[in-house]
Amino acid sequence: MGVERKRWSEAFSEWYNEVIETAGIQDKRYPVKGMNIWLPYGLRIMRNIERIIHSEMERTGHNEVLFPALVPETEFQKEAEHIVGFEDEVYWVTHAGRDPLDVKLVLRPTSETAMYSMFSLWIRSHADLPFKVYQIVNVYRYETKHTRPLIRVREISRFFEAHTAHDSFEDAEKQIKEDLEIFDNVAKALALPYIVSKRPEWDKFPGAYYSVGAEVMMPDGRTLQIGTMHNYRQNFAKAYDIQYETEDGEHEYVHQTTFGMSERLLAATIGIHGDDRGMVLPPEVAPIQVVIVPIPKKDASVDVFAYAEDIADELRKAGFRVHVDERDIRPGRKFYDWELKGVPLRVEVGPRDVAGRKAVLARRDTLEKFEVGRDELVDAVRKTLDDVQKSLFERASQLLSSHIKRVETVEEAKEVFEDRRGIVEIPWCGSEECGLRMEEELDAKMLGTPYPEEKAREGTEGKKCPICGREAKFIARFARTY
Ligand code: A5A
Ligand code: ZN
Repeated sequence: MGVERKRWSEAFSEWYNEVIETAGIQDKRYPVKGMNIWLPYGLRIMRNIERIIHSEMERTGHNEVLFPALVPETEFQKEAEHIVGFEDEVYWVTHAGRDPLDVKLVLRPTSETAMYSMFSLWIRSHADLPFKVYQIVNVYRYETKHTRPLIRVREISRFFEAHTAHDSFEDAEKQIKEDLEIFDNVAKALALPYIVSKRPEWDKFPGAYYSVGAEVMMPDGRTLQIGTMHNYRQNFAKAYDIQYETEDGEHEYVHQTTFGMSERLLAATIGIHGDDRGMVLPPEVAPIQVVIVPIPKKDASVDVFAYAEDIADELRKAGFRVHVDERDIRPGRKFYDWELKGVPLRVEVGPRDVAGRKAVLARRDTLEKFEVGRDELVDAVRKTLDDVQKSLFERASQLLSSHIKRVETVEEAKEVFEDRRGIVEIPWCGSEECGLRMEEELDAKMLGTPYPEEKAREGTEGKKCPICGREAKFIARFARTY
């Protein structure tokens, strides 16, 4: 009995939509396009992801805030590039009852324009810096690309955004480094390998000096951006007049950064670790890490339920999230349900296990089954869950690395996209004209250049830009994206 991943890999889009519903993540039937309902099981996984984010924020000295969802038009229109970037995507509140509002309100698409006039009141002196806050809220974007649950929604309902202010560009740069470290910890918990790219000028976040994005590889060879960090330099500080007094009594504009993530983290986790039976959740975020299935036999005198409860108690005391499935349905049905929901480890107990003081463990990722003595159970569970967490990461790393190909010509790049898609790395002179030409010829997006910057030039020596023939200055990455 092996792990089947045929439908998962060959009909990923259908597989994904189906699993979101059948595994109880979201209901997509809400009558507003791009806005879905979180179902209890999906929300429990998302809350576990949020818990990791909260603890990372605490670890790094960010304070949690909650801003209103509505932004006055006058505030929204202060930073020129930001308006241009978002004006086609915002929802407006224009009326209160029957009366038109004097000042129209924007439903936040992200919270720069909500936060920064307040920052200008709060930040007074160098002693207030660095200033680090974050919130997890819903934001609204009228997305025109194909909407998909968790991946591209019009109500991003779990939008994490960290906003920071600093006394220098260098300190803001340190913040971007810290964001990458935080991101790495979140990605590890989700067993997600990723690549980081510095976006090209034409694809920066509106108002940013530069943007960095973290991408994962989905099973169909398309990339998904699951995190971004932006250095704004003083762009927003000037627009919103965020100044501080230096030690010498001078007034200076702050340097700002932001860092954003969303329910796409869950989309990536579901998509990347799945198989034909459904989800496989990384133990670190699985709402149920161990499901115990008692398998009673009609004429057996031993109590499998009591034995199952006893095991559950001991596992809970050891700190695991455990569920005992006592439903009055066939064990096969139970296996099917919990496999679909991605519970990383199943413990089966029948009369023979009770008599022999043992249990059968079944790993969700490999579907391997093995017997463990009752007294070794807690240790075996701990070790197996660790193994699942690690091997999910390894399997996903395989998926990612096998989809990255370095080429030197546009023809080779085209072949990659005809074949199995993935990420193409190609030498590039750095000009916008050549970058856009490649995007067009490949019908793919430039993710950017490898980040940190030292990596952006690795392997370019002696190489030429395939469009203009000039010396290559960077490696550029292209992909079909979600
Ligand atoms: N203010 C900055 C942080 C910002 O808004 N950046 S962002 O536009 O890139 O969004 C941050 C993250 O939110 C993205 O990296 C992506 O993972 C997620 N995101 C963006 N649009 C989304 C959408 N329509 N649906 C789901 N997630 C989305
Ligand atoms: Zn060129």
